[in-house]
Formats: sequence, structure tokens, C-alpha cells
Amino acid sequence: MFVKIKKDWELSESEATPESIYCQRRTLLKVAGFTMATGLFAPTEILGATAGFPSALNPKYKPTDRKLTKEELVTSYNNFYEFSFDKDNVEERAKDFKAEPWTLEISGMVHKPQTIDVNDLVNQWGIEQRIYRFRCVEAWGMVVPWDGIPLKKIVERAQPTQQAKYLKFVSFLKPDEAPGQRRAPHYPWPYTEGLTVEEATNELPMLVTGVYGKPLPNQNGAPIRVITPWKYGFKSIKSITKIEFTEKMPQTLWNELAPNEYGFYANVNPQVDHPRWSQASERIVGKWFARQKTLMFNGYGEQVAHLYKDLDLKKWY
Ligand SMILES: Nc1nc2c(c(=O)[nH]1)N[C@H]1C(S)=C(S)[C@@H](COP(=O)(O)O)O[C@H]1N2
Ligand SMILES: [Mo]
Repeated sequence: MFVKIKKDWELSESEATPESIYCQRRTLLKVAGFTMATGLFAPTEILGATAGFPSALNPKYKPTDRKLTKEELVTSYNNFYEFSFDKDNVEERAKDFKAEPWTLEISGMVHKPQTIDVNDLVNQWGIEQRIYRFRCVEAWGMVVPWDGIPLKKIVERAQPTQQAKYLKFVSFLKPDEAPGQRRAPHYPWPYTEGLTVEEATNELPMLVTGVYGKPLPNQNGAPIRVITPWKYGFKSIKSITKIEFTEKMPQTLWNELAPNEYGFYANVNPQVDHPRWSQASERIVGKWFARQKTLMFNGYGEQVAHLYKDLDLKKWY
């Protein structure tokens, strides 16, 4: 089977994935088995834990305004360009990816640089479940139960130096296992992302090792990824191998490819449109053509708005 080639690999994320087309295609493919999004939040006991993967819902993080997205959709509708530029075949293309063993290197401007085995991380730190809204820059939204560790804890353990201002997250470079890296050789792989130290030590960001109470499947970023729920989804970098503390704002993959479209901060903001479409509303993944209003900071203003009081949010897309 040959990968369907897009007209132009230079296309930015969103051009490569026209929402309406994916929506329709998925709808056609799934028509037989398709059911509406779950009507209720599943209780912790159901989302619960598989053996060796205990995780209790932290009740503080559970949106009451939106419904949980079905597991089947969360694990089959994915953006993961290392594997595919289509959303609905990432699962298939990523199935042979070797996510174990896996270590996470913490380096740069820290007093305690370290290399952590991801299994040790889960066993030693214990994980909790949080249900977060998830908003892609392409104007679709989900609600997802993630399992993981607050990023804050890891930052505190590494002890950033006085000069450290940013965290640079680095994903993997394995073109042998990742067809997307072979097919788009001019992309600045590995995928990179960044946060300020202040953002990373906020209560919200998570180092995620699971979804729906199970270890992360490859397509969702096995074995460990970042989740920043008040930012557009591309900030939530998958399959990370390294966190480097830096003084300078790190270059990120999407920012390098299309700086006018994908800013460093990328906070969800209904008032600032993407250069090519409105961000005022979003499609609800799993509901036929249903839309909802975009929330400022994706509904997490209470936790993060203070971080940006000195920033012109209109300028910093
Ligand atoms: N390494 C890596 N991380 C990534 C991406 C990617 O292509 N590669 N895509 C991002 C985008 S655009 C989105 S919307 C989310 C999708 O996460 P999900 O598939 O778990 O919903 O992952 C983000 N993290
Ligand atoms: Mo995205």
C-alpha cells in the first residue's frame, strides 16, 4: 500500500487536514457502527485502572459543561505527523512503533539533570486521572480522560537554575519506524515544542502516560507526552525523549514551518482568528455537525490567565 501523497508537503498542519473532508469521510466509514458521543461522564470506576496502571480521577479536573469523547474516537482520530498526514490511519501506521524501553532525558539549565525510565516514572510517582477539554487549532474539540503526573513535579525535581526561562520538549527521530519522517524529509524533525518555566510549573500541564485508564496507545503519543489543555493541541507534544531547560525561547516545529500561523504561546482564544479561519467556534468530535463556542483559554482562565497579564494576547497567537 502506498501512502496517499498530499499535493504539497510544505502545507502547514491545517491545510493538510481540511476539517470538512475528514469529518465527512469518517462519517461515511463509521456510519454502521457509529453512535453518538457518550451522554454522561463515565464514573472513575469505569474509566478506572487496568492491572499495573492504577489511576484515580482527580475530581478537581472534570469539566461539567461538556461531555466526554468516546474512547474509540480519542484513539482513532489523531494528529501525529511522524506517522501520517491523515488522521484516520495514524493508528495503523503507528502500530509497530517501539515505545519500550523508553527513557526521558532532563537536561540543560538544571541543578539535577537526569535520565528517567518511563516505567519507573509511573511506578515511583503514581499517576492520577484528569479529564480535560482538548482543542486542536483546526477548530475541533474533544474531552479526554488523561492519566499522568503533573509536569510541575518533574520540574521541581530537576531544579531549574536562575537563568532557565523555558522548557524545550523534543520528540523522537526514528525514520525507520515513522513513515511521516521519511516522507517529509525537509520538516525540521524531531517534533519540538516549548513552554515557559512559569507555564510548566502551573498546576495544569501534565506528563501523560495513559488515556482512559490504559497506557497510551502509540497513536496518542506512547509512552509519554505533554498535555497543556489551555493551548491548541499542537503544543501537546507526543512521545517525548527529552526536556531541555533553556534561557532562550526554543524553536518549535510548527513555528518554524509557519510562524505567522502557529505562535509560541498558542493559547486558545476565540477572539483571535487563525489567519485562514475563525476560532470563535469549534466542531465537537463525535457529534454530527454540532458546534460549540470556543472558550477563552479553553475554559481554564481561572488557572492560567494571570500568566499572560503582561502579554498582548492579540499579538501572540
Ligand atoms: N510528536 C508529535 N506530537 C504531536 C503532534 C505530532 O504530529 N507529532 N500533533 C499535535 C497535534 S496537532 C494535536 S491536535 C495533538 C493530537 O493528539 P491526539 O491524537 O492524542 O488527540 O497532538 C499534538 N502532538
Ligand atoms: Mo492539532
